[in-house]
Amino acid sequence: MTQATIFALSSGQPPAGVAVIRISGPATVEVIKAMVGSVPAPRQASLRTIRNRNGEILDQGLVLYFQGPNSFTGEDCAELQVHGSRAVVNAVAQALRDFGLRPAEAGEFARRAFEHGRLDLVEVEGLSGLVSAETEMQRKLALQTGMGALSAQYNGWAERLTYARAMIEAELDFADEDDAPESAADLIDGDLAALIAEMSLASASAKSSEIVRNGFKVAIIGAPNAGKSSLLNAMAKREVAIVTDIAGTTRDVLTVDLDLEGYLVRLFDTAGIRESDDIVEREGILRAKAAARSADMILYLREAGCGSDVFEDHGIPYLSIETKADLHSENGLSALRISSVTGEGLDKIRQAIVGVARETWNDGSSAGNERHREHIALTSQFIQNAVDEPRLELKADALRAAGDELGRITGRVDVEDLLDVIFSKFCIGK
Ligand SMILES: Nc1nc2c(ncn2[C@@H]2O[C@H](COP(=O)(O)OP(=O)(O)O)[C@@H](O)[C@H]2O)c(=O)[nH]1
Ligand SMILES: [Mg+2]
Repeated sequence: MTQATIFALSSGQPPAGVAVIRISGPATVEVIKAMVGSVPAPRQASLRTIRNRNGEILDQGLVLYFQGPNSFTGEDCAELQVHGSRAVVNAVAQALRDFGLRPAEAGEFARRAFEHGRLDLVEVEGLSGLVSAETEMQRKLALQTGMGALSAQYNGWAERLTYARAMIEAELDFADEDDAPESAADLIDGDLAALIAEMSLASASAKSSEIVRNGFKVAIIGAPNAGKSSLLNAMAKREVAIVTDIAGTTRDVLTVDLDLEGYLVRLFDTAGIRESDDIVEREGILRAKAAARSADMILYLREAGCGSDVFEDHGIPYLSIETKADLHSENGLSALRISSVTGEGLDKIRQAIVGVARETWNDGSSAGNERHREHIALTSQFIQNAVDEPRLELKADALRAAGDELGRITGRVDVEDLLDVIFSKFCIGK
């Protein structure tokens, strides 16, 4: 069965100055010929009149043709850059349907690129990240994933595994010759151990890169009326949380997303921690404690000069903060003093958060993600089995299993079950 030829609006929703409509598949040449007269030279923008099947003029715009396999998807592709109104886009889409093309599904262009070997799965994930990046760090991380550096690391590991297995299999073939100089198995065990160590490092930094993707979680914790909700509002620069002088106002965990120097920071406001008989407030306090435990950083708030301390060491980086500095004169203590009313000290909080986030991410020594981490953990396990296994045949089997598991990261090995999950994260037209 030949592939359907697909099309999609690849630029944002109309109205816009220009709309880019992308076409990919075997009927591209024929359809472009019919709509704009002839097929422009590959990769050269050509200004054309665009018509529907009845020869009616729809618009005038730039037409680009990319001859497969030198295109994004690896198939014949074209782009129509038309005026970005809803009416023009609809008319062109209708014309394409009339020519027998069908609208693309989410991620279908990227999926074809993967299927034609233009991108591996890691690069596809990078692309997906680049399309959805909201902060500067997310953009950098996605570039690192999408430009092949990470794939090269995984492919390098795969080559070392293949080499190790080849050595074992060679030794198997010569097993009956007594004068084999030195056991290949002994030689490769050293490199396999090194590989396990490298994988464990990469895994740890892949975990920290989740902070860039999913946000650096900062929980605001403190006694009732310490000024937690006021701080959240001041940082968000809008009234997200209800602020009153009634202790126990906040019960749910509230969150706002901030972009601090390119880091996505997810700030959590929580219920004040105290003994309470109110079942709703008690639930809120349980949630506050849970938020603290799962945070990447905690801000402990206490009203300057008074206020009870609810500090609890979770082994998570924290900052002790004295609030309402505008109401209390300096008492010589070194704690960070802030006022949500005057804004004093808020910059210091921002700097401290960015400092810890930066340290935690370690500026992206690896850009791997949770999916990679799972495959890396299994791969390491198989390699360890190979190292521990004295019988050569079983050693080779374990190495084959390790190579297959590693291949699932880039998609060289059967990953059919994964594809839908990865590609469905794309928007239509990519
Ligand atoms: N003067 C002053 N009052 C504050 C400040 N921060 C909070 N408050 C007041 O302290 C009370 C409790 O604040 P809130 O943010 O609801 O505390 P929470 O219970 O910790 O969330 C409210 O009446 C706020 O207006 C501050 O920096 N300066
Ligand atoms: Mg509150």
